[in-house]
Amino acid sequence: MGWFVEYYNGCGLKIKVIDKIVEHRGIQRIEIYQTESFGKMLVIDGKIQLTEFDEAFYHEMLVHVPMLSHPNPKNVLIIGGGDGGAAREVLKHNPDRVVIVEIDEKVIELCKNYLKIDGNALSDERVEIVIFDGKEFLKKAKDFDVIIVDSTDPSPVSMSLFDEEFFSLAKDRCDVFCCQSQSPTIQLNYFKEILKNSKVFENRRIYISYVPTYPLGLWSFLIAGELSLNFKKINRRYRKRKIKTIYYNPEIHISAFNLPNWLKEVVDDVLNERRGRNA
Ligand code: AG3
Repeated sequence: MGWFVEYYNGCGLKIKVIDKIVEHRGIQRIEIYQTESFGKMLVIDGKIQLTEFDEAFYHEMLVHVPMLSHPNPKNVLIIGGGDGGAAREVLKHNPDRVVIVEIDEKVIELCKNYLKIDGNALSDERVEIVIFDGKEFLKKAKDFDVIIVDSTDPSPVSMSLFDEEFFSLAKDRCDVFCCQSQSPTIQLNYFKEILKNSKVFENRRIYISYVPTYPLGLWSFLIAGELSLNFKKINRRYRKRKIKTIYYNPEIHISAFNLPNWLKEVVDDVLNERRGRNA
């Protein structure tokens, strides 16, 4: 059928598509394609959200790092994540309850019917789906063990998940918090904004992963709360919970927090700016 191209600043990623399986224009433009080399692909507002080929690289790192940082996560909130990939990974920890708060019900419907990467998580009886704005939900929410934010890039629809008020609400409602924090190479402004706006979390940390179909391949995550970065502890929990993964392992968990110098500098600059202001 041709090529799908996601354009970044002065470059882009071009993926051969065989067929457009479905498209819906509502509060967001949702497209699902069959690609030649990467299986099915979900695109929202022109931006690649996942391909079957590498979605686990992203979802496993987004989910298992916070879930294994918690000693016993039974009650988990996912904000966004309407494709069900994050919920599928959370269920591997045998929680009692998972709430998905997704603003766009069409994402859930189309992904359930056409993408099917959720491993039936979207129909699991422990999973409750709420169609609502994530920030508004948090204002009235009770506490969760872990909150995971699986959002799109900042956009008019998702913007409220990136501001100071959002992070402060999240902080009060969980032990461990984690969100995707964009490409530190080609989306440095978004990355810095997320880091700055989350200053309510004293101990926030950045970790990275390789996701080939995201902008320039290097992806970042922000985690905060009651964290453990002790390899033995994480490894023990991983084995005890019998988690099966294709990308994540406890070694990668620990090493993902080792940032290259240029990125360490960016992170330190933002963190020090804050200390400077409060000094
Ligand atoms: N959301 C984070 C990926 C955003 C990718 N951005 C882009 N291609 N410009 C992933 C949602 C999948 N559950």
